[in-house]
Amino acid sequence: MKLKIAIQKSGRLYDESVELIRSCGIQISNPNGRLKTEASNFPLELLFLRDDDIPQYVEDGVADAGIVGENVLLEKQKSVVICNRLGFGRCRLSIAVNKSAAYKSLDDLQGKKIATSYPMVLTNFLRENGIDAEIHEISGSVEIAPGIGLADAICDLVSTGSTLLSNGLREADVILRSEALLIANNQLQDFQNNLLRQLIFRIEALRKARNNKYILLNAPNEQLPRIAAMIPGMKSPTILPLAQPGWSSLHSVVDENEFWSITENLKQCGAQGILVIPIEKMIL
Ligand code: PRT
Ligand code: ZN
Repeated sequence: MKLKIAIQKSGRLYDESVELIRSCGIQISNPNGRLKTEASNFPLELLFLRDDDIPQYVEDGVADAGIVGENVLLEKQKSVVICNRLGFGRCRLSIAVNKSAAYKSLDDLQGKKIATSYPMVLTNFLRENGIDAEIHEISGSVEIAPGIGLADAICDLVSTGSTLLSNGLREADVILRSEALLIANNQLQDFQNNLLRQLIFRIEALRKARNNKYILLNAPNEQLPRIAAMIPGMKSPTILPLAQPGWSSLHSVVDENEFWSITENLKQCGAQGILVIPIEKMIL
């Protein structure tokens, strides 16, 4: 009675997939080239596979769940449930052309030859945009195709853009923004669903923690209502009296993205000694 999760056996998603499982409090030993490993404190088995095979294995139920890039999932077109977006393995699937090419818009791809390892995603994208181009499928080193006269453009994954740059190419249009996903088989049994829910609960607690910070500050008592309204936190802030009369310490939780704009307002209300501390896990 274990939940079987497929992750990439080596490559760009491996480290963060293992780290995610571990940060959920699940202990797994170092796999060292093995095909699978079991957790010691949670009914979970990890299967190590090529990322391209993960959607199929999850659809078939060989694995109950898996961690895979959205780009791979869309290319493989398997019927699975997307449980969570995991926030790592971020990249773009983009059209790139020679840096000197006179490319202005997608229409410039009309009748052109495009090399890619993502023929399904590209075919759908071109169809949706009414572009009639020839797709040349290649499995690796797509970025060299224009240079050797194999294609007029490519459609490939980009993260920093340095691979394109060093091959004399430029990113012309983004067709997909991708990140790692937790996917699951769509006919899990109750015990598997139950274990998966426990895992998702932990992943979400980590994500909320990452997006929020614990904030402490000192403020004059007469400003406390205004400050409390600015940083209401999870239910309401904690207010503790300082040894110095007329002052209090206020503790709350603040959204990472709003932190800088709120800080300006807090200072205007007389807040001092503002401390911001990372949160490890957050359960509402
Ligand atoms: O052996 P296996 O089949 O499992 O691995 P793989 O070689 O197919 O995949 P891998 O490990 O390279 O990538 C796994 C997943 O990581 C991809 O499916 C994406 O979801 C994600 N990812 C994120 C990336 C990149 N960033 C990325 N930059 N995958 C590939 N690249 C490559 C890209 O193809 C290009 O060659 O990196 C190069 C571009 O990088 P920049 O930084 O120069 O732009
Ligand atoms: Zn692959």
